[in-house]
Amino acid sequence: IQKPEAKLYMSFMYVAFISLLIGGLMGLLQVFVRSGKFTLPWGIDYYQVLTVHGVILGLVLTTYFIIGFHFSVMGKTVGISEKQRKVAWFAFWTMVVGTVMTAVTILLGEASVLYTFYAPLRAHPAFYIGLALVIIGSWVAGFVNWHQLAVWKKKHPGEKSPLLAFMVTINTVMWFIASLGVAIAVLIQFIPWSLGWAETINVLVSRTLFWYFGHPLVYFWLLPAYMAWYAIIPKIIGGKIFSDSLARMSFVLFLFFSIPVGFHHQLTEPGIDPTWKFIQVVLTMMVVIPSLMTAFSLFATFEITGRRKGFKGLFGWLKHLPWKDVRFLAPFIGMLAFIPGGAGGIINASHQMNSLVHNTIWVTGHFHLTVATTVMLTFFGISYWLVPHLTGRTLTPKLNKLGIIQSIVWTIGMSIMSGAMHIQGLLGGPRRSSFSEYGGTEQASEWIGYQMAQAVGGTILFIGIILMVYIFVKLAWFAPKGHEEFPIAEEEDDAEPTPSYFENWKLWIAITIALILFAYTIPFIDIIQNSPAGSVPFDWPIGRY
Ligand code: HAS
Repeated sequence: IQKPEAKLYMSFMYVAFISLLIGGLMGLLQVFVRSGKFTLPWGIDYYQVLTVHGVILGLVLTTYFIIGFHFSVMGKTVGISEKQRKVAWFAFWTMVVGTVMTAVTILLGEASVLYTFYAPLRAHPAFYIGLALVIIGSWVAGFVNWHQLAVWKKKHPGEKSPLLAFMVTINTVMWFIASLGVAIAVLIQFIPWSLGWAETINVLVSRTLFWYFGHPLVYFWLLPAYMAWYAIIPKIIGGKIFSDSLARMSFVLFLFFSIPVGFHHQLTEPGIDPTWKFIQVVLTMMVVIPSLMTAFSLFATFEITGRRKGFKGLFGWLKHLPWKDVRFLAPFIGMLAFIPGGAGGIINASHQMNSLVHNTIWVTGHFHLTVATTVMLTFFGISYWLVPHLTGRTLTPKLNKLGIIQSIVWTIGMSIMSGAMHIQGLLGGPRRSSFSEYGGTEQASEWIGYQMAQAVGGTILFIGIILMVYIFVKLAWFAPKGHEEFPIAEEEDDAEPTPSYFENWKLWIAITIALILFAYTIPFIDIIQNSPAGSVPFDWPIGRY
């Protein structure tokens, strides 16, 4: 790999791993506070800590890692020109300026609004302007990725695009369309309101625009993990991609169904017609299908590879998997975690059952299994080869072993913490709350044991974070010089050719927009028409004229 390219990709990784450390420390403070045995010193507010935790892990760490990974994948499969690299640096610095602005306002206690920044909680304008810059930077990065693919396609007329480049394109297109929603909310609702140009803010409009973005956001995190599962893990286990077409189809389905489902986060909210909530619940069940296809495809890859190596019996093929290779083990644990994590998601989405779990700490348990285990362990699994690949070093057997210990520590810590969160949630324990005995009620006394368990699990997880950051530092600067492979699997030899319609981007985008218009147009008109008297949907600039 060329040095200037590696420098670009690694810059994203540095921010990601610094975020992991800071965000993880905030998580540790939170579980301590919630155990009831610790109070934050120097008058620091619980919600300030919770905001740093959510913003820095949910938005900063993920976005930087993903964009760095996207660039690495695109550079490897379709190449990057000098000019594209320069624009990519512009994207990086725009994001950094935005991140610093946001971070400073949170640290000064001017933006304790959590990562969802629900109105009417109001932050300092710099918080929203910073977020807008991060989004703009991420768009520029996406435009560079599209340009990279377009240049490649021009040079390879009639050929199908490399699978990983196709996947990056889907993820960036989805991200662009989805983040338009939050960009509108930030630009024409939150910024004018926080600057005092608008007197009011329409809460339901802002929440609807947020969740139009918020659900595809979770697939923006998930799809890079799926890229590794489909196209990289088969190579690591000595196998091949089960089906290139199936992989592409599942990504196309994610593009279609990730966005028109935001209401499943608003099922308890008044002001949205139940029929449209129901329709979006049905669409949510559709977005489960590509994950089930992914599970099927992974089992097929594991089994075919195992049988080819001569392992027999119903589960004999399990034996061939490289359990001692952390590049496999960490993502594999991520896959396992996604079985209960995904099932929990289906429970959340099931309209009536949502009323049992909504706003309870069950939901926090759900997303610590999905994003903080499935996605994070896969990102760690990627880092074990990507970082040394970029820095010209090697993953030594010792670091591999440490990585295995890290994965096990993470699994133990998360099982305890997330398990306790799930159970406490079913007992009615609220999310987004600091410690309270709620006036000594009997119900709240049932929660304390689970909160203690979360503190134990959270402490183990923090040890996992320290280990991971240590391994990252080693791989980035100190591991022996050498060559670490960028593993990309090939298709099965007898694979049917991938149909050419997969390259029909206009069709995919048109269907996506049609589904969004179907799911959102009428409910949005309803929301605006049914807003309480005197409440305008957009106070600025429209409401004033
Ligand atoms: Fe979720 C809330 C529904 C997936 C993240 N979710 C959240 C929040 C976050 C989040 C952060 O419907 C909180 C937001 C907030 O702050 O308020 N979620 C779903 C559904 C899915 C789902 C239906 N969520 C995710 C993923 C996330 C994520 C992925 C992050 C990366 N979620 C909800 C709902 C809420 C929600 C409601 C709102 C709750 C409320 O009331 O507030 C689906 O995508 C899940 C489908 C997944 C599967 C699993 C497939 C399994 C696979 C692994 C195979 C394993 C193998 C290995 C092959 C069906 C692919 C096995 C090998 C062996 C040898 C055994």
